Amino acid sequence: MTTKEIIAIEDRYGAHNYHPLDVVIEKAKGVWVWDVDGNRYLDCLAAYSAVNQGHCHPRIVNKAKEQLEKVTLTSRAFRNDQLPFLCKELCELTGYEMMLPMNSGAEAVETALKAARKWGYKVKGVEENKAEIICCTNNFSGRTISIISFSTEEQYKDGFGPFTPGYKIIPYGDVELLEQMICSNTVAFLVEPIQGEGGVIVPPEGYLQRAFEICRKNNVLFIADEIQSGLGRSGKLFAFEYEKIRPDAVIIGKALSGGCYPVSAVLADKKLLGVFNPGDHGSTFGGNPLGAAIARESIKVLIEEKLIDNSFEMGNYFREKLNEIKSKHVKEIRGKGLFIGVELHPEAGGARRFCEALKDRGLLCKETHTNVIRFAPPLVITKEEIDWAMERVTEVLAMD
Ligand code: IF1
Repeated sequence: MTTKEIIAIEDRYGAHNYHPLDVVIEKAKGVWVWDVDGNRYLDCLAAYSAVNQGHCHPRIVNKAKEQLEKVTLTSRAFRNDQLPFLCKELCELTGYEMMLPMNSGAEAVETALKAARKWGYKVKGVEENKAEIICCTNNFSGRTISIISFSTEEQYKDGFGPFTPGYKIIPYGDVELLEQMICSNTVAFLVEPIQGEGGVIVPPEGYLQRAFEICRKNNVLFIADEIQSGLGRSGKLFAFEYEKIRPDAVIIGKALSGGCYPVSAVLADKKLLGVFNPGDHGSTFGGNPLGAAIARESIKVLIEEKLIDNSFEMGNYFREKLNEIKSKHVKEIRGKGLFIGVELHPEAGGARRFCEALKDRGLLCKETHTNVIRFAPPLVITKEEIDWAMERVTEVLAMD
């Protein structure tokens, strides 16, 4: 079947909750994907940073196959021989005392929000049902009703009310307002160290440090959503490491499983995760042995193949090459590591048409917030592959 025929089937039977590029991928390896017509593309989105290790990494695929033959799901009513080691290995890698495994990123964010509220009531002594969590404008932490309740993107909320109370919103990057917004009911500050969907927004130098100190001073939990910015994407294990802070909780997902299987987690110390008692929280698939085995191998690949260093070096090279392109359309190039956003002037007519033109030249990337082209390839990318991409980006940014 051709691309066109397959798209017609999806459009007929699938809900239209996305507006994807019309490329139908049937095979992927490393940074490359192939469509059903045999065309090859360089993937510069990496499934929103879920395939940092590269598509179908052989070590991760083989580990998945091996575990599939053993046991895939026990439920947490019983124990399995993979989860304990994922917990241990993640805690040893990150320096946190404990972790709670979930599946999607949103589920891990919900877990962190529940932990923060419970900590507020049981430890901080906030009055029952009065807990407040401070979030930032242009946040993106998932699509559940509680998470979109603090979204500032109208479309993500339209038609989904009533919303969960207990959130306050401040401008991203504004520590003065953070201090002003904190009150005796504030239990946590939830922040993306680099805002992904917000348009790859890197906060002002020292912002995270000052916000962290304000939270410490006010006995407010500092929670970092590193689901997209984490696990090497920014050129460090976590984007928060660009400043000298240690969040009270770090939320991870996406590349935790190398894009092979939904695995997410909350990392924190016992003072926070210790608020959960048996039966308080969970999920059918959370902590399953298949996901845990895949996640263990995905982390090993990230570390042993030095993908974090590659992200740092290749990210600098990628941005250096982008800065060499002279285009009337480019307003700003920003990012850290291989987490890159190219903001276009409004007069350029929106980033979508540039993404469509790049697709026609074999390069897949995604617009965000109308005027930003996001470049976030798998962290295995090489200089030669970046040069290949730059030829096409130069051509497309020269369009009228
Ligand atoms: C979509 C982008 C959107 C995330 C951060 C939590 C989650 C995400 C920082 C939730 C998920 C995905 C969701 C997907 C598109 C993509 C995305 F930012 F990555 F580009 F939407 F904003 N925290 N981001 O980025 O994780 O539940 O999806 O596993 O919903 O369209 P999830």
